[in-house]
Amino acid sequence: MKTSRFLMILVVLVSLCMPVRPVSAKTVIKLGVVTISGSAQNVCAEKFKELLEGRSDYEVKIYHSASLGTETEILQQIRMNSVQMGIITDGPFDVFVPETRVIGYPFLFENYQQADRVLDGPAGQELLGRLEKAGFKGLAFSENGFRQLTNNKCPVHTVDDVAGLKIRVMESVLHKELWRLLGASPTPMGWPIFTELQQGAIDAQENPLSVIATYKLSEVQKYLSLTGHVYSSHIDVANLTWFQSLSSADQSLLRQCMVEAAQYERAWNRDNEASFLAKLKEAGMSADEHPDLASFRARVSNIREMDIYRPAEVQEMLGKFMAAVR
Ligand code: EAX
Repeated sequence: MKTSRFLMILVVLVSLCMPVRPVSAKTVIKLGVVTISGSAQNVCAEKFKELLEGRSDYEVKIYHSASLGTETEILQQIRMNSVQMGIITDGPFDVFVPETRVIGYPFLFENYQQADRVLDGPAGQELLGRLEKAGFKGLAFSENGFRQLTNNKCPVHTVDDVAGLKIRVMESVLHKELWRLLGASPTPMGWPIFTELQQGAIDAQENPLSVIATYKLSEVQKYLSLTGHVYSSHIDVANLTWFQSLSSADQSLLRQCMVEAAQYERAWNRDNEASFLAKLKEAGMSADEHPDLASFRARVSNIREMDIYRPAEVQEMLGKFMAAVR
C-alpha cells in the first residue's frame, strides 16, 4: 500500500472516531406582536428574546408592525402553529375564551398594584390555564395599561358627552358591548387605525397613553379624557401542542423568561406613563384629567348581569377576580 493512500485511510478512520460536532441549527421561534417598535408589546417581546437567547440555543424571530395582520389574525396563526408565540392585547382573546373578559371588567381595578395582585395570584393563573381549551398555553400577563378615551369631536367630561360618538373598539365582544352601553356607536376593527381616524371614518378610540403617544394619535385626535375605564393586559401565549412537545426544562425556561420580560415591561409602562401624558399635551391635545367617572360607572353598573358575563364559567371567573381584588 502506498504511503499516501495509507495516510488517507488513516485520516478517514480517525475522523470517523472523532465526536461529531452538530452544525448548530438553532430552533427558531416565531413570535408575533401587532405593534410598532417602541410599543409595550415590542418592549416585552424584545426583552423575552434577549433573555431566552442568552440562556439557550433558541432564536426568537419577532414579527411586528402588523406584518402578520391584526391581533385576531395573529391568534389564529398561533392556533395553527404557523406562529408559535404572541404578545397580544387581552381584548381579542374574549372571542376565543370568554372568561378573559374579566380582565377588562369596567372599573374593576383601581390601580396597577391591584391588577398585579389578581393577575399574578391564583385567579390570574387559573385564567391562564383556561386558555388551553382554545389551544393556547398562557405564560404570563404583560401590560397594555389603563385605557383612556380620545376623540376629535368634543371634550368628553361626563358619559353623556359620549352619546353617538363613532368609536373604534378592539375586536372584542366586551368592548363592543361596553361602548354601546356607554351610549357610543362602536365599530370593532383591528389595529392600527390611524388612517381611519385621519379620514374621519371614526371620531374616537380608546387606548393606554403609551399607545396614544407611540402612534402619535395627537395628530388626528384633539381631545383626551382620562377615563381609565378598563385595565388592559396583554396575554403572552404559545401554541399549546407545540409548547407541550418541548422538554419540561425548556417549558420552564420559556415560561420563566416570559414572566421576567412581563415584569420588566410592566415597570417600563408605569415609569413612562407621566411622560407620555406630558408629550400628548405638548403635542396640543386638550386633556380632561378628571372626568366625571361616577357617571360612567353608573351607566355600566348592571353589566355583570348582562349576557356577556352571564355564562357560568365567566361568572365563576369574575367572582374569583372580584374576591381577589381587595
Ligand atoms: O396595543 O387594538 C388595540 O386597541 C390595542 O390596544 C393596540 O393593539 C395597541
